[in-house]
Amino acid sequence: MTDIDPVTGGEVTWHPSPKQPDFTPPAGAVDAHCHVFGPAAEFPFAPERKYTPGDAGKDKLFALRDHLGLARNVIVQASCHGKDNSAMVDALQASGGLARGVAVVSHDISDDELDSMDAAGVRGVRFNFVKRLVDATPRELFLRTAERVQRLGWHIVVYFEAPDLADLTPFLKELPGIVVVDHMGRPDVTRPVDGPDFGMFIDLMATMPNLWTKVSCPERLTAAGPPYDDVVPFQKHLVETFTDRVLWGTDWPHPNMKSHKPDDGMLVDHIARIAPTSALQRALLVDNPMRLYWSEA
Ligand code: 0GY
Repeated sequence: MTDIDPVTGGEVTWHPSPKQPDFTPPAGAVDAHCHVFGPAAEFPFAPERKYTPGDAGKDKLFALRDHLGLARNVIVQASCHGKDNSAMVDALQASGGLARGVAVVSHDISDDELDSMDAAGVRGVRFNFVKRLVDATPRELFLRTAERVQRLGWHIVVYFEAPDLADLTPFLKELPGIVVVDHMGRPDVTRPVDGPDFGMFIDLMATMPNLWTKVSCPERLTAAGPPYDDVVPFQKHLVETFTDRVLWGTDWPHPNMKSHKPDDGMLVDHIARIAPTSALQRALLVDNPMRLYWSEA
């Protein structure tokens, strides 16, 4: 049965009591993909949103970070907040330097606004191509935004689904700087890991040295359900092949999840299956995200 937040009227998509992980992340591990929702009374959701979540603010996120044995967060602006980044920025400012952010902005945002987000800890902008989440933005406007944030050293995060990869490839190749693909480009994990579909993404990673990816969201990509055995080969292949260009995140509070409420402790345990050595774990959880988000630290 769907769990409804009585305050926002939105769906509560996160597990109420995640397990204590059996896997101990290396010291300084970063959850490089998570979100904050509201609280709506302080930070209202966007009128143009495609879903309404329950309140899941910064205090809950930071408590989860500590519970899971993680040290830092990268908070990605979720579509339910549109281009109003204030809940995310507020969380960065409250984090004591332990969180960085990825914003969603309009191509005509002022330089002053970009500067103040940079000062708060924003290090990238997200371009969302998932049609069920956002109305389409012309690619030339995304390119303009991408060029504008280069002076700040920010990177680009792109979110799309595997059937759109072929069409998006020329655009991805035009983007300046580091480009991070959310959730491995959302492969269909019922297809072979060494087949042509995932092969297209692997080939792009191989030909674009500036392309990174998040080996995140087994809970979203799985067809088999927990413990997400069917997603492991996809994640592991990327971690082992592109070790210095992969990131990991919980995706808490799991926007829009319908099938189940993922146990975030189980998601942490899953890391040992996709990054089986301590060297791979350190690259995935510490070295890579620190290089991308805390290079000045
Ligand atoms: C994710 C996944 C989703 C939602 C968003 O911005 C968002 O609303 O990213 C999704 O529904 O697939 O990356 O957290």
